[in-house]
Amino acid sequence: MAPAYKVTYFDITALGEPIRFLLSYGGIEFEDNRINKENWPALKPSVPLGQMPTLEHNGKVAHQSVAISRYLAKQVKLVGKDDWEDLEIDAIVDTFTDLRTKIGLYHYEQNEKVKEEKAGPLFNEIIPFYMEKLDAVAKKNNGYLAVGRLTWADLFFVSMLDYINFMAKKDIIADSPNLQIVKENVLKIPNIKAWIEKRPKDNL
Ligand SMILES: N[C@@H](CCC(=O)N[C@@H](CS)C(=O)NCC(=O)O)C(=O)O
Repeated sequence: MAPAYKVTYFDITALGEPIRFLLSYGGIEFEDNRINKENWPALKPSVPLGQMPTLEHNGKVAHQSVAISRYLAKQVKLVGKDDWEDLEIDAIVDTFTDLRTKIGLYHYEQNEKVKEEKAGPLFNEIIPFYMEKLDAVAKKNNGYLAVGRLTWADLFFVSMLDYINFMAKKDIIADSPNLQIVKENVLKIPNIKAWIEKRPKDNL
């Protein structure tokens, strides 16, 4: 029987990886449908909002990586114990998304002169600012990003780190000991370890 879930995304980690991490964490089988850049234009019109990742389940198609991740986090019990805890988890995911967007704006900048202008503020102010704040949060939460225990915020952050580091061309958590503990805490989970061992390499 075909798996109940199908994840469709480019053949890279990036925004598809939190979804793959959460399904793997929960031991939920899924079809890992990877789209070549060359095949994407033909598929785009048939996809909600014309963007990936998408998650298919029971004949329905969902889009938006954060919304899908939040849905899966409920399925695999990586959410808060009440609305306030969920708010704390969401705030971390949104903060990380803010940072990812800023690094993405730099990485995808086509104009070399503008890119150079963006580099100073990004590497000297923006990334250090976020890393200092997030490291303090991880320290307060004993090696997790929210509510003092493992939640989907940790999987969301760690699953996307490789791609963020690729875009920044540096290890953004190199000077953040508590964020390194968050990373270790996620990567030592047996189902996550198994997924990383078997997943395809990014086709960048
Ligand atoms: N907010 C959306 C952003 C989705 C997005 O930007 N997807 C990109 C890949 S990372 C995409 O589909 N690009 C191809 C296109 O727009 O044609 C999410 O988090 O899912």
